[in-house]
Amino acid sequence: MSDRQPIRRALVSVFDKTGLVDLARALSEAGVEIVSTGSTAQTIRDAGFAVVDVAEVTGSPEMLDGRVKTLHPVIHGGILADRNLESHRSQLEQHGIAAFDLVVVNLYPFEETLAAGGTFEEIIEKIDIGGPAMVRSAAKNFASVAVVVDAGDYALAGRAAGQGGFTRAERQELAAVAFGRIADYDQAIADWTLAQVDAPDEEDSNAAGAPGGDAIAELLELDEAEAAELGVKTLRYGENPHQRARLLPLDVPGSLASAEQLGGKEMSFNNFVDADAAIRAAFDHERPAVVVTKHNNPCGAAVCADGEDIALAHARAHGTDPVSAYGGVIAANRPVTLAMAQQVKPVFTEVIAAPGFEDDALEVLRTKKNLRILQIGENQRPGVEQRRISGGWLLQDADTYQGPGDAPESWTLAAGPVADEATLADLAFAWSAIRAVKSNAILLAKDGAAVGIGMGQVNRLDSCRLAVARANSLGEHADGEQAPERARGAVAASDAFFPFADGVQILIEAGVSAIVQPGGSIRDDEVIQACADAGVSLYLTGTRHFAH
Ligand code: 93A
Repeated sequence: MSDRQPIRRALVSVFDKTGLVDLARALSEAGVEIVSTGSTAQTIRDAGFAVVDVAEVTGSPEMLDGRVKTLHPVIHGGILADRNLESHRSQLEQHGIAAFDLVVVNLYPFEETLAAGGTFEEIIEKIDIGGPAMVRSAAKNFASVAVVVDAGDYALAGRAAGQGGFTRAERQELAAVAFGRIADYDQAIADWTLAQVDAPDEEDSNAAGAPGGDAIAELLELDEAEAAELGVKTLRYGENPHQRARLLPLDVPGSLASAEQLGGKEMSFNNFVDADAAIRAAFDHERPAVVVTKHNNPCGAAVCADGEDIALAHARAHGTDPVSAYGGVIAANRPVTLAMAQQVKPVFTEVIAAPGFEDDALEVLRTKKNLRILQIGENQRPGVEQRRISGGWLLQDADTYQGPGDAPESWTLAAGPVADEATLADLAFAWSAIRAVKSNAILLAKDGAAVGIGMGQVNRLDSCRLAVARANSLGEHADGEQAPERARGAVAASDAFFPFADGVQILIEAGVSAIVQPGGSIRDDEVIQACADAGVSLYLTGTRHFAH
């Protein structure tokens, strides 16, 4: 005996009407009674085929703007009744319900509406309830009912109607396809719904200039009381006076955003940005270190030996570029001593941040009423970095000196003599200092201090020129004592490989004694040759430290 289930009555409810008329024709020719929802019925009727309206079957009109059309026991009873069970058959009879043998549904286009950038309300209305309910009912009851959710299967259904119906195996396969479709559909709805949890409603997000909803951007829109309640601080203004600005501290003890301010004016947006850069840079060094930043770039960086007064590192860092240090932000990775405070006092400084201040140092610094004094934690290694781009966030592990090529012991000497201990120590310092310099970065160092930094240039050649020019022009600017050409005898670090030998040539001509760089250019040979010819030691790290 065939296990085909003859198709006598079909429930057809499709949003996408493609192929519907052909299906209706095939079903009609096979003598199938078609029951349909609103516009599906209309399309079939317009094409000249007989169709019964769902509302006529249920005796109940469409309700709630179409939200309730087929959600009715007469419909679901007709789909869910197991024809093999006497009790089900008799109950259908008792309630005057006619069974369906075929259910053809395609759902409200939720995914398409989302992709097309529909409004919140439009997307919500495209969450189909009745459609998936019918599909699930029919799929569950594949023993008796065939379910079609894919327009690609309409022809199959039309043919089956004329040939005694689908086999049980075919109905089961169709059911599996149907459950799969519902699972995908519901997952898309779940993902979207979750994404809305923190999103402001559409009107508000438009006001914030953040299409698609953006909870962070919305923080700018809060009034003072709401902001305070969330722990959001209002800053005087942003990068420029016409920009609004706020700070959302994440409650990380010891971090910049949660730092204790021990003196000075209110922190500004730019103060936070520069202090962040300075703190990170200072904590890139194991030894006591001081970094001075301006505009997110170090303009001074130096270390001293463990046990030495941090004032020594500060004096050296200030000496990197005393001109640029004016109005700078200073960070130290050790507590500030009285000697350091006395050195800082005469220099106009926006912010000083350190993991501690000796009492008398604090007293000296507090005499500068505008100097913002920040007490931060002793551990400032950042974990994850985030950067805002249009419509999203970029996340990455923070760059740290843990790469396999960062330890001097792992470097390869590619040219020139083995560096002596002092030179190697300067190379190690330069390599640790360069991470904080915006690419393309070239840093010249001598005696544990940067002496010339070329940063933020769009080619490495200009960064080399800038580093050398800064190193050698100090004498023109410094008050009093004339500095010698500081590039001569210095070491150089490059944050990424030299694509050509020209940049290296500039460093060689300026008199650097040793260079450390990642290597890896297709012209490494030319770079190595230039150093070998000049007797300059060239070390390759194999690790790059771009900072964009
Ligand atoms: O609004 S619903 O969630 N409630 C229902 O009762 C219902 N019944 C069918 N969506 C419902 N449908 C859906 O209507 C179907 O899944 C199909 O996508 C659409 C067909 O409606 P019409 O024939 O009026 O175009």
